[in-house]
Parts: sequence; C-alpha cells; structure tokens
Amino acid sequence: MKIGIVLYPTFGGSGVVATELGKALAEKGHEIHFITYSKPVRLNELRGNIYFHQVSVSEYPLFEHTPYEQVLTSKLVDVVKFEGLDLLHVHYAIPHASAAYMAQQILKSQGINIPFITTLHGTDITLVGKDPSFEPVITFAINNSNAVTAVSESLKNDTYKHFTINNGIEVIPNFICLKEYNLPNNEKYKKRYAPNGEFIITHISNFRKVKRVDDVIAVFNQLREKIPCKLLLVGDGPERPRLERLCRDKYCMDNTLFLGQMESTKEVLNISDLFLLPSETESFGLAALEAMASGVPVIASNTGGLPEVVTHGESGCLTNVGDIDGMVKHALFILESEERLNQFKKAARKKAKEFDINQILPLYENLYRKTIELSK
Ligand code: GMT
Repeated sequence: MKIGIVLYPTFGGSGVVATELGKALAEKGHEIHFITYSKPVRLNELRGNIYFHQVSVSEYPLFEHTPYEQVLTSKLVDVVKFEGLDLLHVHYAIPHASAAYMAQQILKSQGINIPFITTLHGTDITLVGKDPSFEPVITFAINNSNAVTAVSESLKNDTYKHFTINNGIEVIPNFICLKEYNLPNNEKYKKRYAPNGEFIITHISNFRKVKRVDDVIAVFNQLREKIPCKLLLVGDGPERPRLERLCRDKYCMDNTLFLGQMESTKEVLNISDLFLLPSETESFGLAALEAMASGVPVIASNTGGLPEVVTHGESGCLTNVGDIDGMVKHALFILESEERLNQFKKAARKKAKEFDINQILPLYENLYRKTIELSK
C-alpha cells in the first residue's frame, strides 16, 4: 500500500508513534510518505520506500498567524495526486483530520478518491479538545473520517463522553519494538550517574503541567532520605526552568540531573531501576511502555489509559493523582528487596510484550485494507 502519514514531528508521543509506525510499515514493504512541517525526530533513516514531504510555512506580512491547515491541505492534495497514495493516516485530530477532510473533498472534485484514518492520541481530546473553540471542528473531523482509532479504551470512552460522535472508534494501542530495548548491561554508563551503586530513578516527559514533574521531585526528595538514589530527568518543556530552580533553591538536590532532550531514551532506560509517571492524565503513557520494555517497573497515576499499560503490583504500581506518600511507599516496596525488584523488572518486560510491534502492526494493516476496500 502507498500510505501518507501526517503527524507532529516533535518529541511528543503521537509523533513518535506515527514515525515508528511508518518505519515498521516500510520494513514490511509498504511505501510511506511522511507529511509534516519538519523532519520527524525519530526519522533517522530515509530508505528507498520512505519519503518525507515538508509542508513549508512561509511568513507573509499580512498573516499574524500562518494558516498551517491550508498549506497542509494543499500539500496533501499534491502528494496524494502525484504519488498516487491509497490512504492517508493522520495522527492527532486538529488540524490534521480536518485538513485531510478538506483535501479529500478537493480531490473528490477532481475525480480522485482518498480515504483517511484519524488516530486520536489524547491531548487532542482530553486537553485541547475540551476548548469550546475547537469542539465543532474536532467533532466534524472525527465523524467524517473513514475510520477512527484511539490509543486506549479510556481515550475511546473519553471521546464519546466529550463529543457527539456517530462514528465507530477502534482501539489500537501504542506499541514498541521490543527487541530494540534488549540492550546489554552497561555498567560503565550506569556508573557515570550512580558511581556508588545508587538506584537510578527516571522520569521522561515534555515537562508540561499535565506531567506533574513536581510530584516526581517530591517523591524523590523523600526516597533519597531512605535509600541511596539518583534522579534522572529527561526531556524539556515549559516547566523545566521553574523545576530546576526548585531543585536548586528548595531541595538543594545535587543528586538530581536534568539531562534535556534525547533522540533515543533507550540507553538511559537501560540503566534505570524505576520510572515515575505521576501525570494528571495520560491517554496511554508511551513513556511508561518504553520503560517497561527496558525492564523498568513504573510508578504511575491510575488515570486515563495508564491502568491499561501498567498492571498494579506486577509491572509497577498505580496510585491516585498527587498521592506522593503512596508513590514513595510503592517505590520503597519495589526497591528495598532485590528479589522483588527483579520480579517487577521481569513482569514489566513481559507486560510490554503485549504491545510489541509484531502484535499491533497487523491491526493497522487490516484496518488500512478494510478502509480502502470500503471507500471504493
Ligand atoms: O503528552 C504528551 O507527552 C504528548 C502527547 C502527544 O500528543 O503527543 O501524548 C499523547 O499521545 C501519546 C501517544 O499516543 C500518549 O502516550 C500520551 O499518553 C498522550 N498524552 C496525554 O494524554 C497527556
């Protein structure tokens, strides 16, 4: 199949999933066309059957805000027409699904049929989607997609709850390529951060309020009183400067390291003992899955899709949002016994197997075929 994938090219989970999906589909022989405003961060190889079409957002003095949706729509029309695509798969409802709808209508007027699938990732529904200024567009785009998927049951339910939807939504969970997370022990790298054999506690996010990184720091502040440990904070975002000041001024934490954005987080996860994800809401929690794939147990909040990813008491532990003491208690429970820590590590990897690309990719391929067939 010839598939156009529309995505946000940044470090967000939706962009990561879309890029990895395209790469895996290309490996199976499909022709993949990524369409977005800059090269996706995880798109490090451009093989024979992977193409990147840049949507150029030029400045024009009349526009205070460049109309991205329109240039994206024009690019979609162009790529579908000249590359002969069979299907568009857009990640994130706005503006990608509405641009795909518009492109579909333009192409229809030229006698070209192009179906499109919309994948909902969470923030498009749970955060941005709740803004009434977007609601009519999101509802329309979802209802007029040829097929819709959500990355968790929780997100599917939220979508039906917040919008008036008369279209079916299929749940296709996020995935990882498990074999890529099977790295050998790297004691030398681990020693760089934990020279005296301290436990390594890790958090990876885009440092937005919804991630509650304050809770990560508060949990760590209590943990370090009880066990030798180091905190690695990976990623960047609007909250980072305030959090750095908080660590320096309030907690004087020299055992907390802000590592910034990393293209690959596998190496850091490989040396981690515990992963913290205390988010306010999380439609899936790809970062938690990536940690589990590396054999790292996860302490997370029991919100959104996280309980579908982390099994409480097996691959990690779940607490109510903001329950710092609960998270500390669970972290100590896991870390204080070597045997228990190893059990959790094993169970984390076992659970991650359910989300291996080999299980999930056929679900997308079947949906693509069905959608193309139905739209003929
Ligand atoms: O919250 C983020 O990290 C970014 C956001 C995005 O839109 O890329 O992530 C959302 O999509 C991810 C991939 O499906 C999910 O794993 C995240 O849980 C989801 N974020 C939220 O729901 C807050």
